[in-house]
Amino acid sequence: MFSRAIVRPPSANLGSGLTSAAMGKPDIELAQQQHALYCAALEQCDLTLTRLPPDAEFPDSTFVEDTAVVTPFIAILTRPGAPSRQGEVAGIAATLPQFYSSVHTIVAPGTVDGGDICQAGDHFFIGISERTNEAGARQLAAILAEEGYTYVTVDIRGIAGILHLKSGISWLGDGRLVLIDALARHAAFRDFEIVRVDADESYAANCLRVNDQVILAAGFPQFESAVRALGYPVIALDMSEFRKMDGALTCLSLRF
Ligand code: CIR
Repeated sequence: MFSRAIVRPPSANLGSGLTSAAMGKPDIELAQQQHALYCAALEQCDLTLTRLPPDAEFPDSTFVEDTAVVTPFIAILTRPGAPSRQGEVAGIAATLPQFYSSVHTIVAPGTVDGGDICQAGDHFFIGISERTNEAGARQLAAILAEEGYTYVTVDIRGIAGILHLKSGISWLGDGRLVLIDALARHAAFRDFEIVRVDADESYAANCLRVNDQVILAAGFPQFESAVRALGYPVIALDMSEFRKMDGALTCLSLRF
């Protein structure tokens, strides 16, 4: 169960952030509205929010998930792989000690983006990507192993169209993983029940189980039907403006 989340609304210069999407510039007012609805959805799932102020110094700073890995008992500050994002960690470092007595840190030459880290119960999938390197993955794995978690690394560098591991995988709980086709046969996932996402709906693979509900991106009817058919109550949110910046649902919060 989650009880809290940290969020940071987009700043007016969101469109100056990193992106490979070629979908045009985000409409900032619409992005702010979508973020407000996202926060309302988390509250509807019984989370208490810590709302950080928008930070125009870092246009990608609304994607708070990349700055930390949070578990029930420990938090790990990351060292994001994009140099333009490394300064975002300071704001999260100032916030997490309110909630954690134990805060670890990934250090150079390691890099880790939280978007590459997927927790599935007591097990972690650690993506190796253009953002998370092997040194960072090793540091994170050692910290997690010390806490009794198991882990496996998943190299996504050859997989087109996904920035982070969690662009292509989500943990639904109940032994179930949502996976894009390109990851569905990977040995790391063989012990799980797999909910596959069709190639033309692959953006929907980043979804968010929060307590009893599943928050998913609106506009992907086959995936939404599949999740509903499994019996989960669904909240569908329009993510259009964040998608333009390679962002998705999990990126916008740290949940613990
Ligand atoms: C970036 O490229 O870093 C941001 N524009 C998007 C980050 C998305 N974060 C995530 O998937 N966890």
